[in-house]
Amino acid sequence: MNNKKFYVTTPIYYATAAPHLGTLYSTLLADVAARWHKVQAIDTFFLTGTDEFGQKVAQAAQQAGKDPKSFVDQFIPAYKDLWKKYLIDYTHFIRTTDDYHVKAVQQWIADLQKKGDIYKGAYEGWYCTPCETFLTEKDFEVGTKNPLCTSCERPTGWVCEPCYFFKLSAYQDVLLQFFQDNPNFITPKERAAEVVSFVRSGLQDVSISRTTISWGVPFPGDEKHVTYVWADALNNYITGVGYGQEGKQADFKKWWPADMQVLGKDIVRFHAVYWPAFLMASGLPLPKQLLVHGWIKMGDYKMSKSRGNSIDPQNLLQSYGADAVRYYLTRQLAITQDGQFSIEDLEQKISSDLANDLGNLLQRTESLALKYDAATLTAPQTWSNTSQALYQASLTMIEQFEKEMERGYFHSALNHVWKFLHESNAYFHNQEPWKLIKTDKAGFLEIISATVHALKTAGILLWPVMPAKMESLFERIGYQFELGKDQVALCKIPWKNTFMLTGGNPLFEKPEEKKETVAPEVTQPVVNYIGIEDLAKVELTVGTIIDCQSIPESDKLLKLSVDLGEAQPRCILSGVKSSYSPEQLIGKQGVFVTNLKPRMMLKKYESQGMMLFVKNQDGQMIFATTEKEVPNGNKLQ
Ligand code: ME8
Repeated sequence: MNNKKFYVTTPIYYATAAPHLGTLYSTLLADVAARWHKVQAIDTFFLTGTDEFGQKVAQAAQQAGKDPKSFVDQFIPAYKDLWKKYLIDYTHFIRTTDDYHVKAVQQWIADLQKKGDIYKGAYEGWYCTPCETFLTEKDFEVGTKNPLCTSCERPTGWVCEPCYFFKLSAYQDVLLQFFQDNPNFITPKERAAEVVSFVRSGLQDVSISRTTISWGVPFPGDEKHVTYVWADALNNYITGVGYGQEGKQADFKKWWPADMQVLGKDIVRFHAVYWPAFLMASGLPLPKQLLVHGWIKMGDYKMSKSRGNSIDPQNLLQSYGADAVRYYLTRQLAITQDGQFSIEDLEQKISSDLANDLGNLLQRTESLALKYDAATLTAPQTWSNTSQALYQASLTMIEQFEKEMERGYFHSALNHVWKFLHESNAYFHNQEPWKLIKTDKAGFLEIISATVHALKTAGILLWPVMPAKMESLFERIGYQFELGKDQVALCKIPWKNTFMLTGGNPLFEKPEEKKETVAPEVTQPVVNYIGIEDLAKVELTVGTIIDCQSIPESDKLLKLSVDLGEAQPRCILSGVKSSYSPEQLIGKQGVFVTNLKPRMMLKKYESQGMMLFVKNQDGQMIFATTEKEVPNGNKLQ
């Protein structure tokens, strides 16, 4: 074993539903990073788990008619089972309700109270329950009622309560200095820029306790309070490797700080600002790198449990198998941007990249070798220039691959492997070994040997992404794959392996050639039913837009003047500037909510209702209307 170590984490997921493709994505990236170190014989710790306290979990449990602990318990097997099926080889699964975590968090709070970094005060503010976060002053227009959450865009609620604060404001300058000294702390750079500008604009102290809920880590020394989720949840990254636990000091010292923390961009502020400040306050070193990825989207929206627009990864398994889905998610979704998940695209990549470029090269090389009695293949004493060039190309590829893997750009690393596979295919085909066998057996054997060396090298680099398939490949070529040895270093030494080819079925089946493909289902949105009496509360009225003007100080809003069959037209503001010009709306009849409480917008316009729109496939807002014209003021029923 190499004496280096690698510690990687995933976010801990809210245990309010089974995992979906988005959570699989983060966990998979962490697994790929962990396996990339394991394949180099580096001692590795991979932590994942679930976030089980807080209002969001308590509310979900209440809706389900269960107590919070049995509610969260029911999802744990689903996580562990899915991770197993997707070959996620974690070291430890932490649950924030685990006793050792609860105790360590309490100790952490008590220590920071002594140091003066935690103090008692009172908090008032707009709070988003789904995201478990308060809006800051910068996030909404003063005077707005229930402003929308900047992350999930759902209405927030007003919260006012005594609470404990963490002195985040004291860490503004040290954080900025830290970002400057550690430019690679946040990957990719675009995310780093957002964080720096957030910190520069001023940090407020953060509330870290609640009195309005009881489902949380009890606050030490004040039983009316429980710990607010982030102060509890972020600490999992240290408690998961022994922090605050008797007899585990050596483990903690060995693993902390984390080398890579994988997370989605929704929680970057907590990880890049709160978390380093918490650690600084406790005198602990900071993680080396935050790998922040974008969304897997379905249409316009982030795939999420609470939105109910997620794909069940279990269904994908049946149709395509773990390795192919792992490959598609790692290669197709660049961590630098959001990406759409598409079944057609997944199938196309399985056919072209996996079945053709990789599987077919193995199949053709093997069947040719077996046909001409060359199952046992020794490397030639000297290699031709063409074979030497392929070996050199493999070294270049490994170097580029290493560089991309180290910075967390796994998708780019895979591009280098595919470029090399194309070169290997060209090497094989251009030399036509099936013809050469008739005149030059040694030349023929050299081509087969070099191609198998190339496949082995690609296989080692692809093992972190497709472990099961690459292990089948190693078996097929008779390569002894041992994790205790630095496999990447072994790929760099001049080619001299002896292989034993066995033959077998194609490594990857093309989806279009499979007899039965189980169509993956998109899970149905969760329906929160309402009674007819709730519907009756909303007054929907048909009206005609008699005038419409653009509001110059807003890039979203249009000001409509609407005839709703009343004495005066109503003024209604609508955020559809990007979809309609004022002229396109004048004279149009639409549907309006007419008993919505009037709202002041931009401090000077009172909006007296709401026009109804629906988004089309391009994300454009399309107004709702009736099938035939009806008198203004008629109600929908
Ligand atoms: O935020 N695309 O938990 P969570 C890509 N408990 N990644 C996605 C995704 C999508 N559509 N949807 C979710 C929490 N994710 C807190 C974290 S950590 C101390 C506490 C991934 O269940 C992504 O990593 O809402 C995102 O950051 C995480 O799941 C949020 O999971």
